[in-house]
Amino acid sequence: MTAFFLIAICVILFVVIFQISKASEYVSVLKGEEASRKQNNKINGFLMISFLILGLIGVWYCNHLFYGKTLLPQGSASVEGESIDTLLMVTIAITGLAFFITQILLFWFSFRYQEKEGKKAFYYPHNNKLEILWTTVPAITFMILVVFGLRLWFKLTGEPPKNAHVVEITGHQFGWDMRYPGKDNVLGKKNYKLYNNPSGNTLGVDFNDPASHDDIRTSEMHLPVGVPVKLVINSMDVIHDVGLNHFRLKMDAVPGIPTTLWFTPKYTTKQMQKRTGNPNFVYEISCDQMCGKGHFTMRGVIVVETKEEYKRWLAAQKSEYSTLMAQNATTPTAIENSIQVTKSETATKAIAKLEAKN
Ligand SMILES: [Cu+2]
Repeated sequence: MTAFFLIAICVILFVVIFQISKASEYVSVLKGEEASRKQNNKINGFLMISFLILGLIGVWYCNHLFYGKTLLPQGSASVEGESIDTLLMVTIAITGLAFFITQILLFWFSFRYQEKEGKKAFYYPHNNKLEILWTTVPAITFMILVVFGLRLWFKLTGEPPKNAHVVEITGHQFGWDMRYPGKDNVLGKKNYKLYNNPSGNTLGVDFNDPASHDDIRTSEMHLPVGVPVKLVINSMDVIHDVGLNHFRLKMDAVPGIPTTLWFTPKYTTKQMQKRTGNPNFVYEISCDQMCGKGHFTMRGVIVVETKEEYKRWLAAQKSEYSTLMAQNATTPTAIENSIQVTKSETATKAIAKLEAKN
């Protein structure tokens, strides 16, 4: 029924617009073509300058209304994000300046130089120097911006500083899982055949790799303030995207191709709560790729804390291996399943080792 009404309204609107245009055509015939064109010219000139003035007021008003609601006034919560903010501001300043100059000229000229009695338009079809100028100046400007952007991109996706620690983040439909490398500082290997293993080893960790035995799995990301962190980003199913808006970063999570990104958190969550005046503030991870019907539920939380708090939290976490081992005691297939799927030669050895430990 609603669809019928919508179609009916569209048809009626079309008929009304058609009739108005017909009527104005008859009026112009009655008045005479020439007089009608001149009057239309005046109206259009007035509309052009009104659009410019109202448009500029609208731009200013929207900025006034919404700027406070963006994350810009908070400032970047990562050291590297400050460079991104600077780059963004320089880009907005340059493109904004070009926008205002061209738009003001476009609408002002349309108003100022409208057809008038006794005035003849100056015919000026081409100027090579002008063409070269307005092609090369934007080209060089954008090239400089791209070079600065690329330098930052290569820095943040390249090798992190030596004191950086590693956290793995894996996206799935619909949520995030973190993995910390444990005391050995090495993340255990993974095997895609083990993903979503019913045993509970859903991250697909290959427990044949001894480096995996102290790895910690959590659903919340904890980071120490002032220490660079390298994120190793994975996806179990479709393309997700780790969106870290407060830190001014984002990176796709692609199945089968781990991506990396590093940054240094600048403020703890508590400091940010004070800075923003919001006692409920938390750093968020958003999925920045439309990854399915539950996309909107992919909100992750990052807790940035002092080094001491972080150490205490990490020490309180149990390794995934030991958690699954505990399950294994009640349901014997838990870890065996995940190991068997790898079908590696060392699998039987690993099971024997597990049984011995049990
Ligand atoms: Cu997603």
